[in-house]
Amino acid sequence: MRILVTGGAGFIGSNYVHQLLADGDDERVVNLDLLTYAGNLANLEAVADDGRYRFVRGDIRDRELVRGLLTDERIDAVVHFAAESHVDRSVEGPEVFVSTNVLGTEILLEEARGAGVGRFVMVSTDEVYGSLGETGLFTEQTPLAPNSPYAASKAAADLLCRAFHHTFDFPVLVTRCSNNYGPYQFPEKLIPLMIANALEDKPLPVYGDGLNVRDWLYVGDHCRAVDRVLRAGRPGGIYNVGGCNEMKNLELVEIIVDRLGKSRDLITFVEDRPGHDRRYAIDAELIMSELDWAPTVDFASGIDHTVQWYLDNRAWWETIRSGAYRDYYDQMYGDGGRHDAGPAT
Ligand code: NAD
Ligand code: TDX
Repeated sequence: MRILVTGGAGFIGSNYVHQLLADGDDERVVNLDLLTYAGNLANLEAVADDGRYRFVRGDIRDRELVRGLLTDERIDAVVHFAAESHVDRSVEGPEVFVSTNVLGTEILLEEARGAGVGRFVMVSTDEVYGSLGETGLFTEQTPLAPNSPYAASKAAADLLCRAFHHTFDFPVLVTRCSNNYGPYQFPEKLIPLMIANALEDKPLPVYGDGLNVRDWLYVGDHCRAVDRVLRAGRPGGIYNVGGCNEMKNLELVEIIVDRLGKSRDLITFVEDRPGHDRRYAIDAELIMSELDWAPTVDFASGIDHTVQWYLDNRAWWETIRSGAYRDYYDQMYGDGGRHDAGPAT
C-alpha cells in the first residue's frame, strides 16, 4: 500500500511511521507534517534514509500541496494524525485548533475523495464524548458532548468524516482512542512532564484534587489498532480504542515518582484546568471482536519502558524544554501563571 501519514513527526504519528516501516509490507510511506512546536524530526532520525519513506514539510490546510502529493505519490490510503493536540493550549487559544483540526481535516477529506483514495483513517479521540461520572464506559453509541475547545474541534472533524461517508460514500474510518503514553510524547503532556520535572527535582503540578481518571494505553497498541482499522475496518466504521486501564492522575504521578526514586513531596496541587473532564473510560469491545485487536502491553511494563526511554533520551526532552516550549511552560506554570495556585490545603 502507498500511505500518506499526516502528523507523522508528532508523538503517535512517529510511533506509527516506525511501526509501518518495521512491519515492512508497504511500498511507500509519505509523512506530511508542518513541524509545529509539537513536530520533531528527531523522532524519525532512524528511518530518514529508508528508501520507502519520504518526509514532506507542509500544512494539511495547503490544498494544492495536498492535491499534488496525493496524485504524484499515487496514494492508496490516508492515516490522519495531524492536529493541535493539547487541551490546555486550546483553552489559551482555540483558533488554531479550529483551523488545523476542522478546516485541515475538511481539506484532506475533499482532496482525498477527489483523488480517489481508497481508505481514510481519522484518528479521533475519546474526548469527543465529554466526561463520565463514577461509573459507565464510552461506547461508539455514546452521544458526542465535547467539553474543551480541543475536544470540540476533534468532534467537528470526526463528524465531517461521518458526513463524507454518508453523503459521498467515501471510505472513511474513525478511531476514538483514550490517553496514550510512551516514547516521543511531547513533555507538555502529563506523563512526560512528570518524568522530566521529577528528574530535575522540580514541582509536579497536579491539577485540582488529582482524582480525575484517564484510561491509559501504550502508544504501540494504539498504532496497531489504527493499522487494523486501516487494513480491515468497515468503511464508515467508528472504533473505540482503550487500554482497560483506568487510573487517577495522582495515583499515576505517585507511580512515576516512586519508579524514579524521587520524593512524593515534589507533588504540588495547582489550580484546576477550566472545564476539566472528570473521567474517561473506553468500551473497546467492538474493535476487539470485529478486528481481533487487544492491548498487548500491560501498564506496569509500559510505564517502566516509558520511564526508561526518558532516562535514556534525556537530550531529546532537554532540547525541547530549553527552546520555544520554555516560554509556554513559564506562562502556564511560572510566577503568576494560571496554574500557579500553590499547594492545596
Ligand atoms: P502531537 O501534538 O504530538 O503531534 C501532532 C503532529 O501534527 C505534530 O507533528 C505537528 O507538527 C503536526 N501538525 C500540526 N498541525 C499541522 C498542520 N496544519 N499540518 C501538518 N501537520 C501538522 O499529537 P499526538 O499526541 O501524537 O496526537 C496525534 C493524533 O492523535 C491527534 O489527532 C490527536 O487528536 C489524536 N489522539 C491523541 C491521543 C493522545 O493521548 N496523545 C489520544 C487520542 C487521540
Ligand atoms: O501538568 C499537568 N497536570 C495534570 O494534572 C498536566 C499536563 C495534566 N494534568 C492532568 C489533566 C488530565 O486529567 O492529567 C490528565 C492528562 O492530561 P494531558 O496529558 O494533558 O491529557 P488529556 O487532557 O487527557 O488529553 C490527552 O488524551 C486525549 C491528549 O493530550 C489528547 O490529544 C487526547 O485526545
